[in-house]
Amino acid sequence: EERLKTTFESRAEKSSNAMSAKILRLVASKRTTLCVAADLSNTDKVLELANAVGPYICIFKTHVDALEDFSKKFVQELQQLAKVHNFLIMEDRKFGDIGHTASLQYGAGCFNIADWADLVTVHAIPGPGIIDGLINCLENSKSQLSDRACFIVAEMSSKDTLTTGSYLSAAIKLAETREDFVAGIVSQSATGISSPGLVQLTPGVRTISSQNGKERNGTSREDGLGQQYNSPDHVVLERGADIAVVGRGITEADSPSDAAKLYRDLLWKAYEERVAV
Ligand code: 5IU
Repeated sequence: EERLKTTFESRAEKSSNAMSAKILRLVASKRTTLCVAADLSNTDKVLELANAVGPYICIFKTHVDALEDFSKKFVQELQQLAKVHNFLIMEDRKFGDIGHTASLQYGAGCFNIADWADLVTVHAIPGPGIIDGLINCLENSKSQLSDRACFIVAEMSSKDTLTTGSYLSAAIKLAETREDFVAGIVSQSATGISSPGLVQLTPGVRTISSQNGKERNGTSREDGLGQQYNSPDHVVLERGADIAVVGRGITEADSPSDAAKLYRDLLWKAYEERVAV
């Protein structure tokens, strides 16, 4: 498939969304397609992780509603680390309500996500109104629309997910028709994605060795709560991942920094093999 054989540099030029172009250029210049998922419950731990993995990642993914001590100061410190290490911040909020409600959840409340998250995730289930809601929120905020974008959750990694068949193709179609605010897609395969600018983000990535022998079989492994894992090679070469999300494979490692470096190297090697540069 042509899109997958194209380098990040040339896809950035073909992109019709400013943030997807920014992501693709960042990935190309920093030579990393690694996104770390910071699923931790304490802000000091999140900041410590961001500082440790910062040099090796393109995106730092948060779940701020899982933090016991969220504060504005935490956000400022995270933004500072993003600047120092040159990564983007994605709040994996998975908005899923009507546009009006999503707009409030995005730009108001105690988290004020629109104020600090470069990227957010959005479920396709409500239809295009949710994208209009988020755009509407930005138009009434101090954040620039061109500095913000969303990723549409098209296909989940969890066992027996409902994101299949016509839902999956409709979610991809939604992303492709709304590149005014959509920078990419969260999915487990590239099937049906044709726009060169859309970035495929793929979670459920873990090497077999980092799972301490907990693997059930060679390629697809689980965590006991429905998460299913594939190897870095597999997601990039067989499933079209541009950016791979790694959470516990890194956060539970003895050295998150060494683990991030390893994942970065494995993923980049697979990307180079894919585009055969
Ligand atoms: N995540 C998934 N699967 C999905 C989507 C998001 O795992 O389909 I959409 C998130 C959940 C977690 C991270 O924040 O990606 C994966 O973490 P682990 O690598 O620890 O499983």
